[in-house]
Amino acid sequence: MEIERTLILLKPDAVQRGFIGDIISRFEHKGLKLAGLRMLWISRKLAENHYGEHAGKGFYNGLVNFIKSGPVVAMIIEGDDAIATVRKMVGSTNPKEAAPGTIRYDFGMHTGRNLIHASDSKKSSEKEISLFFDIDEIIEYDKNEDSWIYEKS
Ligand code: IDP
Ligand code: MG
Repeated sequence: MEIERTLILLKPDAVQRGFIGDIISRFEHKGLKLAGLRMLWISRKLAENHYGEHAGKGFYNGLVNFIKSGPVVAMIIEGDDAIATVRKMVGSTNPKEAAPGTIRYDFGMHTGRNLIHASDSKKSSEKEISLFFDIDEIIEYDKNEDSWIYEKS
């Protein structure tokens, strides 16, 4: 078992369309644990830091403007193999190509309005968590249900 943390953003479309609760519920129901949660309005500087790998691409300006067009919800999700597990739950970048049952397929229609960001690797999760959360905002706690989710090995 490898407990990991990953950074999720509920993008402005998810907030405006009222899906904050539905999306958080999916992670809770899966057995993943919230380890950080905040709502914020992303600055241009933070947007450019977060999406730096895409600078120069055709969709970059639209992406930066979109992510700062309304408040977002940032969260840290923790659990066994959390990075890959959450990416699977999120689905492909293009909601039309995402598998039914994923967040992007179930709630979205268009790549530029795909509702949610999730870190794609251990390296990016570390960078992205540190962009959005101070150390003392990462919450460590035990949940009584853990033994009902994981078999101790
Ligand atoms: P990901 O969010 O699935 O990791 P990335 O390729 O890292 O996808 O792209 C980051 C974000 O940029 C996407 O979630 C989407 O919002 C946006 N994006 C990516 N490709 C396109 C595109 O071709 N047109 C418009 N927006 C795009
Ligand atoms: Mg990405």
